[in-house]
This record gives sequence, structure tokens and C-alpha cells, in this order.
Amino acid sequence: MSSKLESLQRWVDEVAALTRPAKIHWCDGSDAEYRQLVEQMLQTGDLIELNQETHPGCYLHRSSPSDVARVEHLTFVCTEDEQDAGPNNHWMSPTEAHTKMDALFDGCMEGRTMYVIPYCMGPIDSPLARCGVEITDSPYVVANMRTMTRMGAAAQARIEREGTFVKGLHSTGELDPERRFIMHFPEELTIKSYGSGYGGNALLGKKCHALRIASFQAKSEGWLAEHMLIVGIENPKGETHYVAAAFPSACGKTNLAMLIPPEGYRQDGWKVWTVGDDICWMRPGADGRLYAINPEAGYFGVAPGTSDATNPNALTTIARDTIFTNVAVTADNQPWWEGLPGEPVTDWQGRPYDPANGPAAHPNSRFTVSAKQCPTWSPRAEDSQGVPISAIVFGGRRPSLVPLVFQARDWAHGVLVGAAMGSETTAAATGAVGVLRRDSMAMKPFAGYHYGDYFRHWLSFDKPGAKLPKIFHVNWFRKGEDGRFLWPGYGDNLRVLEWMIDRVEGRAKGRQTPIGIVPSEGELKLDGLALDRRTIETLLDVDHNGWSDELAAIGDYLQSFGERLPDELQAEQQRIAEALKTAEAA
Ligand code: GTP
Ligand code: SPV
Ligand code: MN
Repeated sequence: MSSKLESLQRWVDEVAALTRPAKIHWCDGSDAEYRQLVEQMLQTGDLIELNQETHPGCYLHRSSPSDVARVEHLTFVCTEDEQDAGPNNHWMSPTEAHTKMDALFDGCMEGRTMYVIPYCMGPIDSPLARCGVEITDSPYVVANMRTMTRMGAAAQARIEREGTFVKGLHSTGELDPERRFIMHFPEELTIKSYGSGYGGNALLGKKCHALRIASFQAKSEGWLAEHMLIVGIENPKGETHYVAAAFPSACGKTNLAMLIPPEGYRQDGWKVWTVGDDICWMRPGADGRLYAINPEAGYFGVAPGTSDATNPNALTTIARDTIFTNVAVTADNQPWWEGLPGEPVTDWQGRPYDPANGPAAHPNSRFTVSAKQCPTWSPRAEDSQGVPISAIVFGGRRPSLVPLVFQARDWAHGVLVGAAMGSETTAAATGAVGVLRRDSMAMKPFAGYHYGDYFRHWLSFDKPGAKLPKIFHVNWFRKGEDGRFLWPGYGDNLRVLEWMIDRVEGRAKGRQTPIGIVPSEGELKLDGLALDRRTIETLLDVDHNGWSDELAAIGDYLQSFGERLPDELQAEQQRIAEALKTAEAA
């Protein structure tokens, strides 16, 4: 095959001349192609068949043990001007980065097949969707891209019609961490990734395109590309509000997107609809509201912790036609991870399970599955115009200080709340776990440009005629003195979402505090929960002293963005710091 789009054909020819594959395969996205890839990977051992009676169409992939997560220290944004990448990104000059990468790609596909993957991020007919082409030598990447994106002939047709696409070049290389780089050239709409076969490093449509490159494009085109889930909450009257929520990696997006209402809510007729679990593209519509699409077609979700108690929806979703990466296996060859009943016999590295070696499943083990398999898949998930967003939620893992929920008083305050987000690090990226760090809008690893400019872009949506979502902050991860989570979380998070919707609709009054509006007594429906009064008070308490220190830390953090920090954001920080001082004195 080939392309009638000259720029695409020329690029594929250039890449082939550099990487020198034995064969070139243009992916059409068909079932037959997928089956053939699976067969081939079963033969090479890239995939291992799981129990086909309990898990039809399910396979296991074991990645190299040193290639199990995103690598932020090896991820670069290569803009002409170093300033444009910002202190939030690692930077390399485009010339240096191209030279370095092209040396790695030189001859790297000799004797192998080079796959050309045309894909579309977003519903294929959506004006909000954008296309790309990934070239890779990994059949595992092809199989995953087929599930995660609209991949194949239809995407190629759109690319040929539009004449523009994001170029992504990937090779697994030697899987040597010393020869591993994920490079972004936003000004050239180009990505080059070498030396990793894992998730966000290798499935270039996901974080590299749909967040880093897309956020850069969105800045000049007036839209937002965000690390957010999108969920529809339908009340007993049949009215649905769509909520977009940004939590850092492995902090609860998939779980909130697939939430099952608590028993009483179900009886009353509440329903939850999943639009997306990781990425959200949104732009203002003609009526001034923000409309959002999920650019992805599948879920690349965290396996550990997924159970009948926490996320039965996800468990149903992944009962068939799923690729599992780095999970453990039971005696009868079923996939297994911490949180599931039963016991593992083989760990994620294929060794006999021994607790002395750590968890059986890698903490960042994942499932890849089509979004359509989710029982709560939204009927509007493929709406080409997107869904209107009523509320934006920020949140992170904060063991102390940060209350269960509070609302920003207006958009500018909300942008500060997002910018000030902090969270404990997780296994989704290599490095220490459980360290508190700032992760503005959950985009620290993904914003493709200077955070100062990014905050300014966010602020710019507040203009005459705009009907913007209300902005909230949540914390499901507050811990008690015994180290246990105070809030039950998961399905019960709907109680917090209901309060937000009541705020959006003007039904809940709330209580003003220096940091924002919290639920007043009785506004959160907690019936059926075994929470004592003290716990509820702790969850909703605003500790003025503690928050003063927090605001000072936020101020220092904002200063690190220098001249490009919008004055308005600093003014918000000062306003709240002052309000806290006044409240302390009172
Ligand atoms: P990425 O795919 O990495 O972007 O992550 P995500 O934000 O989609 O995270 P996910 O929903 O997969 O959750 C990650 C971990 O957080 C899992 O182990 C969950 O069990 C846990 N988790 C999710 N929601 C809650 C909650 O409400 N409370 C508690 N305590 N844990 C939660
Ligand atoms: C994340 O780390 O936020 C993920 C997984 O969603 S990955 O695709 O590896 O980035
Ligand atoms: Mn993510």
C-alpha cells in the first residue's frame, strides 16, 4: 500500500530509508489484520494466551522489567526557543534532538517490519478530532493503537482529505534505558520516541500527541487538551450533567469515569455514563459553553486495585478482548493483580510468585480495552460536537490538609486552584512513589509548553459571552491518624458530584471559606455511610494555619514561572493568602 498524499508518502519513504526495514505494512485497522498480528505475537512470545474460557480474546504482554512506566526524565519538548518549553519541561534544541534521534533510528528496523499506522484522535467525523500517523516496528504498539484510537483506512482517508497530520516515529530499539528518549517537536507537529515499548512512551497517539502536541496546538487555536476524564451524571429526572476531572496519573480518573452509584442512588434512578477516562479536548461552542470530546477509543487503565468492590464496571469491561500488560497469572491462567480474590502463581516478570519479590502484578500494570465494552459507555461518547461541560474538577492525593471538596468562587480562582494542585507521585512514572509534588492541572508531565503561557491560556477563556463550567477541587485520599483513608471513595464519590451539580444549578448554598466554598451542614448526602461526625468534620475542615503555609508554598511555586506568570494568578494567590490571615486573626 501507499498514500496518495505526497507529504505522507514522502515521510514514510524517508523513514524507511533511515531505518531500513525488511518490509513495510500500512495498517488498515481491520479485524483480520488484528487477528494476524495477535497470531504472530503469540508465536514470538510477545503475547501469551490467557484462559480463553474465562477471558475470551484476552492476552498477556510482559514488557522488559526496566520498561514499565513513563520516563519523565527522558521526555523532552524541543522548541526553537528554550523559553517556550518552560521550566516544567526538559528541553533540547530541535537540531540537537533530531541529530541524536536520527543516529538511534539509523538502521534500527533492519530485518523487521515497519508498520505505518494512520489514526484519528476523536470521532472520525468530528471537527474537534485530529489525525496522526505513527510509524513503529512494534506489533504490540500496533495492536494497542488499534484499540486506543480510530486506526486504519478511515483515518488515512481523512488525513488525505485534510492534508495535515502529526508525525510520530517510534522504535523499541534495544529497550536500553541508556538509549531511550521521547522527543517532541511541537513546532513541527513531530514526535520521535526510541527505546521503550511501554504505554505513554510508545503509543504516540496518547500522551505525546493528544496531550503534549495537542496542548501546544490548542493554545494558538483557542481550545484545551487536558488530562481529564469525562463523565455524564444522569439524575432521576433524566437530566444529564457532564463533568470533566483532572487527577494526576493513577489518581482515580478511570474509577470516577466508570463509577457505579451507591445502592440508594441506584434505587432513586441515578445513572452514570462514561465518555472518557484519561484525555479531554474541549472548546467553546456557539452558545458559550465548553464542549468536550474524548480523543481516545479505548482505555489503557491501571489494573491493581480494580475489583468488584471498587470498579465492577471496569471488571466487566475487561472480561474479554483485552490485552493485559505486566499483570500476574493464576494457576488456571487467569490474569491477576493485587485487589482481586484468588492467588497468583506467576508474577508479572513470569517468575513463580514469591512475596519477597514484591507485588505479583507490577503496580503500573495495565489493561488495554475498547471503550465500547464498558457497560456504561455513554450514548454521546461518539457525538461529533462533543458534550457540554457543567463542572471541571481538580484533585490529587493529599493525605492531609485538603478538604474532600471545595468550589472556586470564579474562573480565575479556579485556574489558581488547578495551577496549585499537588499530589503524591505514583507508579505511573519511574522514580520515587508517594512524594508530594505540584502537578498543575495534572499536566506536569504532559503540558507541551511553558506553564506560565498555559495558565494565561486557561485564563483567556473567561471572556464576554462565555458560559464556563464551575470549578471544584476534590480529595478522595485524606488519611486519618491510623494511616487509613477517611473517605470511602469510589461509588460514594457520586455524593460529592451531586453536591457539585446542586451548586451548578443553584440548589446548594454552601459555606464560604477563605479557600473557597465547602458544603454546609447537611448538604452532602451521607445516609447509608458509616462515617462518624468527627470524620465528616475533618473531611470538610479548612485549617487556616495549615492553608496559610500552603498558600506560601503555592506562591513560591508560581514564582518559579518567572515573567510569564500571569499577574492575575499571582493576585488570586495573594487575595487568598490575605483572606486566610484575616480569618486567623478573627
Ligand atoms: P492514569 O491512567 O495513570 O492516568 O490513572 P487514573 O487517574 O485513571 O487512575 P485510576 O482510576 O486507574 O486509579 C488509580 C488507583 O487509585 C487505583 O489503584 C484505584 O484503586 C485508586 N483509586 C481510584 N479512585 C479511588 C478513590 O475514590 N479512593 C481511593 N482510596 N482510591 C482510589
Ligand atoms: C498516565 O501515566 O497518566 C497514563 C498511562 O495514563 S500512560 O499511557 O503510560 O501515560
Ligand atoms: Mn493518564
